[in-house]
Amino acid sequence: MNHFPIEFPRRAAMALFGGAVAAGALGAAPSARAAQGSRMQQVIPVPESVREAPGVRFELGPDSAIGADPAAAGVAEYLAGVLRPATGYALPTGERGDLVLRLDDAGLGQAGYRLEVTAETVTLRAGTPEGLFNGVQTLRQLLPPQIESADPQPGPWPIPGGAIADRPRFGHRAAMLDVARHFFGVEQVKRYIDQIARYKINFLHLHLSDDQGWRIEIESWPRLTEHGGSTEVGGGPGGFYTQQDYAEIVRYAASRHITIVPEIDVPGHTNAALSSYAELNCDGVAPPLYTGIEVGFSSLCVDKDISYRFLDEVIGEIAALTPGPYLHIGGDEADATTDEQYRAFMRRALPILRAHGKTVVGWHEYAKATPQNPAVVQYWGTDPADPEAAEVAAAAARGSKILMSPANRSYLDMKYDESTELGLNWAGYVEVADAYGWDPAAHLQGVGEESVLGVEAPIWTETLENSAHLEVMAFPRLPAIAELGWSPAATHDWESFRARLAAQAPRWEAAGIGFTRSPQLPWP
Ligand code: TNX
Repeated sequence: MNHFPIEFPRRAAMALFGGAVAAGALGAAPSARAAQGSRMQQVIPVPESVREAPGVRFELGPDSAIGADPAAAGVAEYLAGVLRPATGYALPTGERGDLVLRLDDAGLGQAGYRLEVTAETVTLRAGTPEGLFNGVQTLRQLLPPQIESADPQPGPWPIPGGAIADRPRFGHRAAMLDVARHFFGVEQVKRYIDQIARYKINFLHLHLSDDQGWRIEIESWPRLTEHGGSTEVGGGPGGFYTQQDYAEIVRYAASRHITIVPEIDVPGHTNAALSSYAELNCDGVAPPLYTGIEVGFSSLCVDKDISYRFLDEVIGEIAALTPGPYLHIGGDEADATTDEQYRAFMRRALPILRAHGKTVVGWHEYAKATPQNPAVVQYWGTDPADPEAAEVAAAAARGSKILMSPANRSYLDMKYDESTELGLNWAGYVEVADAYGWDPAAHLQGVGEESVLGVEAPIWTETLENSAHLEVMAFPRLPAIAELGWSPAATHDWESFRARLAAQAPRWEAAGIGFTRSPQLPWP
């Protein structure tokens, strides 16, 4: 059932249509030959360096085994879990094998790896399990697409010979999932985690609260979930994570080398909390729950002390469950507060997050409250000429780090074109070439490579209700943002990318991942 208007009327005035980007202009790169070359030439994100050994190939067989350093045992088990279902092979893990994982090469940094494939062995080397895990994502793309099947397939299972040396351009490559507008349960979040891990995404930002729902149990404020978690956009049943559920998501993400960044959006986007506790409202009156898709109408009461006690207790419980370094304070679209109130709020709120030992991330509006560093400012604008972009550049000049998620490039909830059934279009249509056709370190004036923390691909869920919906929006655009975050700028090339991206389709089909057949790609 479709509870949404086709457009997003409040934002119609902001609409900015980027149009298809003429790509391929950004320098030399692996050429369009990618599509015909061996699978070594088809990896997404494209590695820093690839050297093929023509005529050489390794073949995974029934007697293959995975040998790993003891500290890499977790990655070895993960790799075995990836390879066993389709091959049907036992693939025992231990100290010795013909697939080898070694933690003896830190030359490519914290996340980098080297992969060497000869006729006899496949060797992954890195300085950390994270680096090996990234290498495993490359390795699985070197196998035939049927390797992604959950059921035994006939094979054979060749891996092309050669060598790859690889490391990320940016250390922070994120996806965001809005579990507030529609709730997504633990299993659905795990499914998305597995999908983003394929493309070397290493942070998952969870938008845990909004006007339409509060999604994480807070023991000291139980009505947040009892009442505030009981609905969602369109009037469905909503839902929430118990603290145990959230801990399980954190644990599962960590097993995929993904760090969770929890967001509690304040002072706006708080109707679910305001409806749960009358005392958080300036007039002391709790509003009804909200199931529409308007934004900008709610606010915690800036002048009441209880607003800050509330924030402290909520953040305290979440920080204790979150091993990662970041907490996201939201701060976007606070249209129910004046600028002065907004700054006053942030002056009191930001030290609370820091006191819980975390680095604060906020949507770019909070840059105007001049957050104390270390701070991360997340840019979500559509027009680099807007004044808000200048505020972001000023934050960069003060030493804050910028997380790049321009809505007309990286918002996975934007429609691809006018024929897309799901999604919104307030930031314009975002076709694959738009998602790929920008450089995170050249997008905003005054925000260069050294200021850019990384990239994020958010998916807002006003119109998205289940995993199938998420997938047709995320694929094939999420891999575009992932490649911008991982691959060297010099590799940026639309012709190469579109050929490699289309070649992923049989993998998604084998894995049961939905995707949109964008007319921009040469699907096999
Ligand atoms: C803007 S981007 C929002 C969200 C909406 C989204 C829909 C941002 C920081 N805020 O509240 O869900 O647009 O695309």
